[in-house]
Order: sequence, then C-alpha cells, then structure tokens
Amino acid sequence: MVFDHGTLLGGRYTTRRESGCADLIRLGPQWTSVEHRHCGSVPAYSQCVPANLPPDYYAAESAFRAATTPQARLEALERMLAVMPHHKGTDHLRAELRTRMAKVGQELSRQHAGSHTDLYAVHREGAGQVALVGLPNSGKSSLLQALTGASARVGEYAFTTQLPQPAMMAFEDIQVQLVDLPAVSPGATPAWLRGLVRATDLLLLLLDLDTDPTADLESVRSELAALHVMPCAPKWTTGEQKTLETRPALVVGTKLDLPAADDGAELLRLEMQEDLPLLLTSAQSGAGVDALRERIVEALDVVRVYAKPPGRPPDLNRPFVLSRGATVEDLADAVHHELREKLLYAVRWQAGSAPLRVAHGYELRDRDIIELHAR
Ligand SMILES: Nc1nc2c(ncn2[C@@H]2O[C@H](COP(=O)(O)OP(=O)(O)OP(=O)(O)O)[C@@H](O)[C@H]2O)c(=O)[nH]1
Ligand SMILES: [Mg+2]
Repeated sequence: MVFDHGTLLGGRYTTRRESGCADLIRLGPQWTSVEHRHCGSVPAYSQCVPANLPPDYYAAESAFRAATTPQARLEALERMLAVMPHHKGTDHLRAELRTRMAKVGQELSRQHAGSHTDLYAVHREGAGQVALVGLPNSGKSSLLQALTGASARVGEYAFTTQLPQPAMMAFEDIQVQLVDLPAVSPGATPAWLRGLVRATDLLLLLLDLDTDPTADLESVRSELAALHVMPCAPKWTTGEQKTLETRPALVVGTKLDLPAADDGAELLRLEMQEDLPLLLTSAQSGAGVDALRERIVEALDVVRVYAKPPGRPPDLNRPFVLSRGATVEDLADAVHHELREKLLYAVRWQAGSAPLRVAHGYELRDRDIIELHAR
C-alpha cells in the first residue's frame, strides 16, 4: 500500500493507493494522475483523506518553490514540517517532506564539500563545548531549551534537527556551549558529525526513558563507534586510558515525567552497571535539569579564576575558566598572550587572610583571585 498527496477539487488531499507496484512518483501542482515508475500504469485510489493543512503550510510551500538556495529550501521544508498538523492524513506527506529534506541536506553537503566548516563547524565559545547525541526524538532539542533557555526546533516527528545548533548554558558564573545535533540512527547518521563529536569536550548521550533506553544506548554506542568515538566516564579519560577516540560522556535519561520512565531508568541502571554516569531528566517538568547543569560543569573539570590588576579590585563578574591543573602562567597567557613572557610575580588574594605571593607554576584552584605583576 502506498500513499501520496496532491490537490483535488481545490482542496489538499492525501490519497492511498493499493497496488502491488511499490513506487508512486509524480506529483503535479494539480492532481491528475500518478504513474508507476516500473509499469507505467495509472493506479487505482481506494480512499481520500483530507490533510487539512493550515495557511502557514502553504506560505512555507510557496517559500520552498521560490527558494533559490539549498539552505533556503531546507528552512522552508523545516517550516512546512513544523506547522503540519499531526493526523493520519498527513503521515505520508510528512514522510515525503523528510525524504526531500534528506536530499536537500545531501545537496548542501556536496555544495560545501570543500568548506564544511561554514555549515557544520561550530565556533567554540565559553568554558567548554558539550554535544548532545541521541536517536531521533530522544529529546535533544527540548533538553537544550531547558538547559539554556534558547529556542530550538522541537517536533514529534523524527529528524527535526538537521544542522548543529549551539546555545550557551550558564552555571553560576560559568558559560558552557551546548550543541544540539541531528539524530544519530542506523543508516542515517550524518558523516560530518564525526569531526564535531571527536573534538568536543563532553558528550551527552540522550536516551528516551519512555521507550527502550537500553537498546537505544546500544544503538547510540554503535553509531558513535562507526564515527570512531568511544564514550567513557569523564574521570577515565585522564591518564593512561585516554586515547584519541575516547570522549568523556554522561548518559542522560529524558522524559522522566512519562509513565514508563521509572521502569526504563531502572533497566538502564542495571544494564549500564555504572560504566558511565547516569542522570535522569525531564525537559517538560524541569526535573533533574539543575543537577545536570552542575554535572556538566563538574565533568568539564575546569577551574574559574578571577584576575586582579595591581591596585584595583578583581572583576568578579568575568572569571577566566581554565582546565584543572592550569598554572599562574596559563592564567597570564589567557589574560593576554604577551603577559606570560612579561610576568614578574603573582599574588593570591583570599578573603580573611593576608595576600600570598605564589610561584609561576602555582596550580590554580577554583575561585582563586590572582593579582598578576608584569614588567
Ligand atoms: N513528555 C515529555 N516529552 C518530551 C520531553 N522532551 C521532549 N519531549 C517530546 O519528544 C519529542 C521529540 O523532542 P525533540 O526535542 O524534538 O527531540 P530531538 O531528539 O531533538 O529530535 P530530532 O531532532 O528529531 O532528533 C517532542 O514531541 C517533544 O515534545 C520531556 O521531557 N517530556
Ligand atoms: Mg532536535
């Protein structure tokens, strides 16, 4: 059985064909006939289901027809999907649009073959970069919204997100860059994801607790393996076990508000046996979202340090965020690249105690206030 859609008697319809021939192909502006690609015969229609598309859909469709670049076509298709009502009459129109989106995506990839950086690279900002990875509909975009307050396209349909979407997450006075990504999925994981997930500081592996999170975790792991990425608990990635392919990761159960989520979480806990940290969240109720922000920053393993110019108070609103283990010299470098060379000495200020002179190699601690003296 094959579905298609068209315009009939001035109304928008989805029509169903029952036939042994698998391919329905031609769609005209007016519904006249549809040909079989293989046998060329005109099929019989057994049912017409009105799609009842809203005016916004037709506006987006006009924009799609008028679009002159793949990027504009992709945006129009996303808009068409976003405003399309969800019912049986639109199921196959939705599938058709997704197929078109995939084709436009391929077109974009080809167009940007020499300059992938433009479209798919994300300029790093803040204390670290965190990539959200998961199967279609696992709740990546919704969680990005809940963690950052940024708006992201959320949809009940799969593959809503097509391009990387960065947004900044604030935790206390630390800003972290989160990147919402297109879904990974067997046979449909975009190859360009590899560069991004291998270079990112932390992966969040999102699993819908209301479905089968243990099976989903396996799928996500195997898609990452195909991209040559192995998720590891953040603490394991230091020292000897660190390899080029390991990336620190947290597993994040999503949709905790749904009825089957508790069972899903329990199964996941048993299955994972704590090889990766597990956090449970709901973007809808906000449960677990604050705790996740804290765990993300903890996993990034950074320290924040306030620089104090001699004779002036420190800027306590703008910390320098450095990797744990960073020294006074690294701080000087972060303040200004010439300062490392010109650094004479540094003083650590602490509330309630006298300022203390520290060595160039002093290992910075979280919330240190450091006064740098230069030549
Ligand atoms: N009940 C509930 N539904 C959620 C939650 N988070 C997301 N959803 C729903 O799950 C569906 C998918 O959400 P998205 O955030 O678009 O998922 P995604 O992983 O970004 O999807 P793709 O971009 O298609 O891969 C939408 O219908 C959301 O409303 C949640 O915490 N609770
Ligand atoms: Mg999404």
